[in-house]
Amino acid sequence: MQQLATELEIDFQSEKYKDAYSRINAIVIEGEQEAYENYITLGEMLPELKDQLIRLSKMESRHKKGFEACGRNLEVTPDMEFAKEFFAKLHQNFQTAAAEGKIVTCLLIQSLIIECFAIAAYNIYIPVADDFARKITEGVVKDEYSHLNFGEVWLKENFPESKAELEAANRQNLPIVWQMLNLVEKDAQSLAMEKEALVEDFMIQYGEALSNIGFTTRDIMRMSAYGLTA
Ligand code: Y39
Ligand code: FE
Ligand code: FE
Ligand code: FE
Repeated sequence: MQQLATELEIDFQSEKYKDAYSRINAIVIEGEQEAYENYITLGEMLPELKDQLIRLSKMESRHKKGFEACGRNLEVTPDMEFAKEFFAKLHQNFQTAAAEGKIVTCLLIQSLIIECFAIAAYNIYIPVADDFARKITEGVVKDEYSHLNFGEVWLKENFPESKAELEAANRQNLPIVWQMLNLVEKDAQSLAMEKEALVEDFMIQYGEALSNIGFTTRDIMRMSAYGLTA
């Protein structure tokens, strides 16, 4: 298959590429680690679904190992401190919601927002990735769709009683996604990933998820507008 990466003549060994990769790779590794922890927490909050959630958490730890291998393959050391900072706000909001037993907010943060962010990032990355990372990322993104689906199914089944909390959690957390995208825009560009493409893919996934759960087009428009100015 003719890859865009070849066409664009991306130099995966250039200092500029590797410097940007040290942060993007770290974000992905940290994100997978936090996703692993979040699904374990969700398994404790939803005991009747614990086995399924433990399975999802194990997938996340496999993803983390895969992306660590991608960094090693390019001889890049991931900047984990940067990555922890990058996720700090969403991490804090998830922890607070979990401590308060707010399952709906936890599911919105991990299974909708973070999964849609991952799906967008991986979809945009695949055509411009090196061969090694592309194969790994193609396997991972399939799993992420199944994680998003988990959240959609639960929230759809519990929609009437979850609606108000979903709207509040969206209002609180969607602006953070735009802040995160702004933080990473330059580095993503160095990897030939366009911010506009990331935003577009994210909004398509997220809007579709909200629709599958039961929100109307009007609701989705209103909810999507939060944070566009972040
Ligand atoms: O569910 C998951 O596996 C998600 C944790 C992983 C998040 C990955 C976040 C990727 C953002 C990268 C931004 C690059 C432009
Ligand atoms: Fe993952
Ligand atoms: Fe996931
Ligand atoms: Fe741009």
